Amino acid sequence: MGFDYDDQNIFARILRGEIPNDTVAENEHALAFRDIAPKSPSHVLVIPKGRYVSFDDFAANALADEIAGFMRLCAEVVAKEGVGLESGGQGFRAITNAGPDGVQEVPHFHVHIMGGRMMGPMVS
Ligand code: D5M
Repeated sequence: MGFDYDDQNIFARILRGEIPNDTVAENEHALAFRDIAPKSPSHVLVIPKGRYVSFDDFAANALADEIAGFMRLCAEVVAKEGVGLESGGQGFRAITNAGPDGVQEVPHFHVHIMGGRMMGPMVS
């Protein structure tokens, strides 16, 4: 796992406890915390605890337990933030940016879960 993974990236440092974070939820395989520059009333980042650079790295190389743990934590965030359709919420957007064309800033795989407002067109 982790092709060209940079151990000094900011999310690796958060996982090591070197930088504080506003944790929303956590399990064995993943951590969810509030984005430092929120673009919506609810803006949470979910990251795996393993060393994965991007969506394609995670999707290709993570173990089934890691993928399940990650996805279940996403579900927990959606429920906790009150945006999930299953519990009568108004919905949300879950996105991941990968590489230069995806304008990925932090090279540790993460999903943005954004809600609390109408998100507008997907591409800008
Ligand atoms: O976006 C990376 C996201 O990570 C961006 O929305 C800001 C956020 N960020 C950067 N540093 C921190 C810290 N320290 N805490 C919380 N959130 C942070 P992307 O373009 O998808 O790579």
